[in-house]
Amino acid sequence: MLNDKKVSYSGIQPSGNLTIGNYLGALKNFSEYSEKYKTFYCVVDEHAITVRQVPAELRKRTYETLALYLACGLDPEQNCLYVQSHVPAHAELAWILNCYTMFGELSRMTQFKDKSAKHANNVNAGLFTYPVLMAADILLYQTDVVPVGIDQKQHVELARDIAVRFNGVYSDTFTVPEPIISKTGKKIMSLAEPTKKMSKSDENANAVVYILDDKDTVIRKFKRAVTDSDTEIKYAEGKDGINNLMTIYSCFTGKEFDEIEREFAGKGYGEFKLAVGETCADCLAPVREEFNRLLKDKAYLETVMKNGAAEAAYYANKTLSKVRRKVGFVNL
Ligand code: AQP
Repeated sequence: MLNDKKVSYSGIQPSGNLTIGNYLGALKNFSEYSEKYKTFYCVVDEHAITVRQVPAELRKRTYETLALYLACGLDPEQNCLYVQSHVPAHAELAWILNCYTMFGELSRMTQFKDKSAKHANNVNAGLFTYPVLMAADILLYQTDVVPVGIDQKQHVELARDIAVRFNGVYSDTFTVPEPIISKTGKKIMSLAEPTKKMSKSDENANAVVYILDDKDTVIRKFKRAVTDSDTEIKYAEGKDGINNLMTIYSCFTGKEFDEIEREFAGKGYGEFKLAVGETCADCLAPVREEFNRLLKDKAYLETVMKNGAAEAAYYANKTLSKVRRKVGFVNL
């Protein structure tokens, strides 16, 4: 709780162009919390460097990710929007929490296992301790809820464990956060390999629909989406490709699966894929338009970053100074 309001916190890495997975699993849902909660939405650039980035690209994507937050309707007057590396308390708390996190716990994180397999030549300590930095992000703001896709659930659960452990040793310090996972958009799958999560860092651009893809590109990608040899548009086991397309269509239209099955009864996969592509492109068109407008105004984006960082630092430093005192550091 902050100022009598519950707190919602989440972040997205500027580690690539944002996908409809990031959008449906996280970003689209952020604004739902703006009225009832005190909200913090961060561009987590420190997380992004756990995988090698081209510096100029990282800088560019940091602006772009913030512009996308705004283009998706997050008003900076109502939501604290900021960049992680602008608030040093994140890195400082992460170090402290490292000392309250077990090696075994981090070894069990599935994202670490996946990413270390994918980046076998750069299995750095940051990749391993990524969930501790994420715990620091969340716990600094006395967060109650963390809206995320299902892939991040394990990390939020670890943040809970760390909070409970620290509170147990030193008395109540951190609010224990809850992950909030959206019902349908929690895991959007790759269009090329529908048993694999859609990821912004996927090397196959046809596997991924980016929020900023133009209409023709979106439709082309959906037309090429991998499905199966069946013909029925039905949500069923073994039909991963169709299940994924139905999920995406459901997220954009609000329709339930049985309604979608009735809508496309007797119709072919081609017609369905076209409908999903057109719906997705049309829903994203206003976001793209607003993004293009905002990106031209770098000064405005920097003002949002500065104001957001100042506000975030105010709350973060309150928690950090409490933590410093509890663990026994001398505060001058
Ligand atoms: N495919 C997805 N379906 C639903 N939600 C997703 N998220 C990511 N992919 C999907 C959610 O988006 C938020 C931000 O994710 P992130 O940038 O912190 O990192 P990530 O989960 O590792 O996302 P990516 O796209 O897979 O990034 P890379 O390729 O850099 O690793 C989170 O809430 C996440 O759950």
